[in-house]
Amino acid sequence: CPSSPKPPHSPSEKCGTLNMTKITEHGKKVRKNWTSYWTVLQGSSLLFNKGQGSGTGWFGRDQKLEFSLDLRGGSVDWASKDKSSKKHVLELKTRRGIELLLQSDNDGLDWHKALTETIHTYMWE
Ligand code: I3S
Repeated sequence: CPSSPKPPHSPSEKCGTLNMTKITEHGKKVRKNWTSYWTVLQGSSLLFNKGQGSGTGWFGRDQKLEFSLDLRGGSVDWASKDKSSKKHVLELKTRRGIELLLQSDNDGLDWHKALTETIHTYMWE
């Protein structure tokens, strides 16, 4: 995330554009709704922002926070083929029973690593 004021240091900080859809909320299956978000991993939170233009920096000027997830106690892994026909899809589950799919235009390895590390880091909190 260049061209921005430096955020406080933490082992897990990353941002970029991700396609996201929830698949389960409060333990119930919900209809997919793939949407592109400027996504910011900050500490144990994953923030989904929407706005005009492509995101720049940690909180692009025109980006507005749509919602956030607490990653503590959650899990992340590559989604099985039956979850989506798309490539490079990650499945994220939160302690509160939200399940969502994340898909990036690249291979998603960087997000897989960052999210895995974050969940591990905050495992005992
Ligand atoms: O798992 P599904 O139901 O096949 O997911 C697809 C649908 O949500 C589809 O929307 P509608 O059924 O509301 O028209 C989406 O356009 C697709 O992107 C979904 O599948 P993928 O495989 O892209 O996650």
